[in-house]
Amino acid sequence: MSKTVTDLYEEFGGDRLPPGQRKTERFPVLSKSGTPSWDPQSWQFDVWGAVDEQLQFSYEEFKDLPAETQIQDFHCVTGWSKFDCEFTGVTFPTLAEMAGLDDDVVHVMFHALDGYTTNLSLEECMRDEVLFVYEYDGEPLPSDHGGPLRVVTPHKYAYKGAKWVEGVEFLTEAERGYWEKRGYSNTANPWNEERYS
Ligand SMILES: Nc1nc2c(c(=O)[nH]1)N[C@H]1C(S)=C(S)[C@@H](COP(=O)(O)O)O[C@H]1N2
Ligand SMILES: [Mo]
Repeated sequence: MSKTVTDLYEEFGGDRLPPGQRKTERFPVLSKSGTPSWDPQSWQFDVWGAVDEQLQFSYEEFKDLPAETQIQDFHCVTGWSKFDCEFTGVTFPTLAEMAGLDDDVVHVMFHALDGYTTNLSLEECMRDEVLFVYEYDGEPLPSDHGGPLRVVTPHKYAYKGAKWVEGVEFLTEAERGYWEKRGYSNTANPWNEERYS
């Protein structure tokens, strides 16, 4: 059973298609530096920072966590949107609950295999639509789209969703990730066209 969350835009007002975006049927690939390779045997996902318990998962262990399938829209800051993507994975709140957050956590940094990082406030992460995704359309997530594991953030431009994510760090102060240091918006709300900072 999948859960359709494409009505999420209603929370931000306006139309399902954010201003300045055009709909595409394709699913383009956008990466700063190509697709990194990964070894299924040694791949490990880490949760660290201001938490009660640091967590580590192998790929198999991660796939054993409680998961859900959602139908989501995907908005790239360069101007294309893809509607109705079927993603399966673990919600951000599920992982946060497992780790147990310190009271002073306010921010989150996602770390990826290609050296990419991206940040969001804790509040913006603590929604069930923020998913750690390992299946797309019922198949293992293609490596170009971030397999084995990526984050999706349907309430934000897609650069907030790290492909090839290998860890999440809980922070007591805000920090900026790869694109956020290079002029893209820190907040990235598509319905406000928060593209640049
Ligand atoms: N690790 C990593 N994650 C990344 C990127 C990247 O270069 N490296 N690019 C971001 C950008 S700008 C976008 S639009 C989406 C693109 O996802 P897609 O290639 O699956 O369409 O991934 C985001 N996550
Ligand atoms: Mo992007």
